[in-house]
Amino acid sequence: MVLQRVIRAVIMGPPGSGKGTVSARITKSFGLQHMSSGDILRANIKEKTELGLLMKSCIDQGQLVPDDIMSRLILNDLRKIDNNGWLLDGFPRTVSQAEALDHAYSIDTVINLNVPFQTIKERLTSRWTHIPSGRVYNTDFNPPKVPGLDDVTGEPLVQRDDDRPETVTRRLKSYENQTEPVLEYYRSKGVLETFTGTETNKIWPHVEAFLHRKFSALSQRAA
Ligand code: G5P
Ligand code: MG
Repeated sequence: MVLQRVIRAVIMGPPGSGKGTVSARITKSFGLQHMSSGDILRANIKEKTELGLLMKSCIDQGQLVPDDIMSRLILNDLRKIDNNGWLLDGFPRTVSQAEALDHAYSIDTVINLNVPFQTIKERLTSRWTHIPSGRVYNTDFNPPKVPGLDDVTGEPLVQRDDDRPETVTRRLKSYENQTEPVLEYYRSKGVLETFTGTETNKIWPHVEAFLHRKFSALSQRAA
């Protein structure tokens, strides 16, 4: 699909709800540039940057990185891709971050993946990640072609340090306390679209159909 206008979207949902998985499909079908705050943080940890070293223990314990650091990091990266359509995954995660984003850009749509917590806990224990690209696999749902190796690069897959069951519980708590209010923030602005389910393959056709409608409406308005 050829976009007539720059589209700015956000994907939200609890940890493990499938934001990364659905984002990869959106990128493929709609050409939006995917920016994941978690992937950016993990790349910093892997490269042992000052930020990565500083934030590692916070992330490993399932706590959120401070708002000012996070907002500066993401807004700075967004400036570099200003002229392209983008999809933000994992940011904003607090109302303060949503307000910082609002000051810089107006958001066209927010896709909210509403997946039960019990489903999430089961998924995260069998997740394997290729840290450099952010590609995710699951030993049941989408296993790599060769166990333990990334399909594209052949490099090793790892389990995220924050996918330990007790850390997942803490991440879900922080989602309830700090991120759920962001849903209300976007609902009141009329841009929130919620998709409920326990399987990504059943949720995806609805997300895809919604985005087709949304993109053609926005393109017509821009024409
Ligand atoms: P992240 O990296 O943003 P989370 O916790 O929001 O992390 P996460 O864990 O990356 O989200 P996801 O992207 O929503 O989950 O889900 P996914 O990876 O696509 O899918 C999860 C697993 O389920 C995968 O193995 C996938 O293959 C599988 N799966 C998908 N669909 C199905 C299905 O239908 N069936 C089955 N069986 N499996 C399926 O943030 C990490 C940390 O960084 C910091 C925080 O410390 C955070 O905890 N951080 C921030 N801190 C402050 N502010 C911010 N804005 C921050 N952003 C990140
Ligand atoms: Mg993710």
